[in-house]
Amino acid sequence: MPRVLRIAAAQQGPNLENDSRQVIVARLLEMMKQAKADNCDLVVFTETALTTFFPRFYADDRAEMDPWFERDMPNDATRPLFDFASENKIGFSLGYAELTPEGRHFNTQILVDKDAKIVGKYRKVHLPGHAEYEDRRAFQHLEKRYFEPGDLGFPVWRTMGGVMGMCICNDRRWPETYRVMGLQGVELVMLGYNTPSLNGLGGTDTPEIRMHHNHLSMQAGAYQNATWVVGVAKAGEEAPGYHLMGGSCIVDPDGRIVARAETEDDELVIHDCDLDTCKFLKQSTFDFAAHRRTEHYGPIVEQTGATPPPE
Ligand code: ING
Repeated sequence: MPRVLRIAAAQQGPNLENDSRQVIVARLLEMMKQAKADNCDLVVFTETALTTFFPRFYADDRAEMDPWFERDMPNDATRPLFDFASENKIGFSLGYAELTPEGRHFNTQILVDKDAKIVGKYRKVHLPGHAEYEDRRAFQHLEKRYFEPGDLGFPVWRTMGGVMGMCICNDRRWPETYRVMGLQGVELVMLGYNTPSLNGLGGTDTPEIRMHHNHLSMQAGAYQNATWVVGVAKAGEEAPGYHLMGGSCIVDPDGRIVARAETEDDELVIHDCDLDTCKFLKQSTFDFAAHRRTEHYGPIVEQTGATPPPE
């Protein structure tokens, strides 16, 4: 029995600063309904899907950002998604800013099964950007100010007939992210991203080269770990001069982009993902047990920064 999941990458257009949770969730629900109408098994929503990407704002008092966080999940705003999922037997993954009862702040993604049960939670490990206001930047990227690094590692879960994992945005640029999940047999990595089209520091990277980096990262992660990768953007202009790239896509275990977004708006990118197509590479080129030489990999976990040889 082939294990085919029809997956919808639910790319989201911009969330504006004044958009209410209710207005935003209505858009997500509309996409979930459309995905159900297209017989999808699973809908993947993006990073901070419920709010504008608020790390572009600076506040002396970090607590000023707390209204952008969710204290409970599900909650009144997101309950319509869970209710529709449960009534219509469709799974979903959702990214949001999490404020725990202990007062800890994480950039979080959850995995919800077809009975609307939260079966998995991931908290973003690789926080890009900076913690203090930097005048030299055209716009701020203050994830290190408002979030803690994730404390859950890179777990995977057996659900919907496969082995699934999640990561978030900048995590997709780091091979360690996929490899830790690959070492757990992951067959589908779901991730959302809110990635500015321009570098806040200027420099040479154009929107074109940044889109190349975006896709390259996911294609490499997919191929080198023989897994499907679903990458979902929040796209478009969330504020004047603050543009997020689109390019949502579904990548197969051979690293091929098999479906991708055409717009920078709310858009479903749908593909039938046969999880069994992971097997060939997992049993040949990337048979980790047969080929990896861990005795030589020590520096990957013993070192943080690079130490070039002396001049
Ligand atoms: N955004 C960006 C990302 O990693 C970034 C930040 C962009 C870092 C380009 C490096 C280069 O896609 C988030 N939210 O992580």
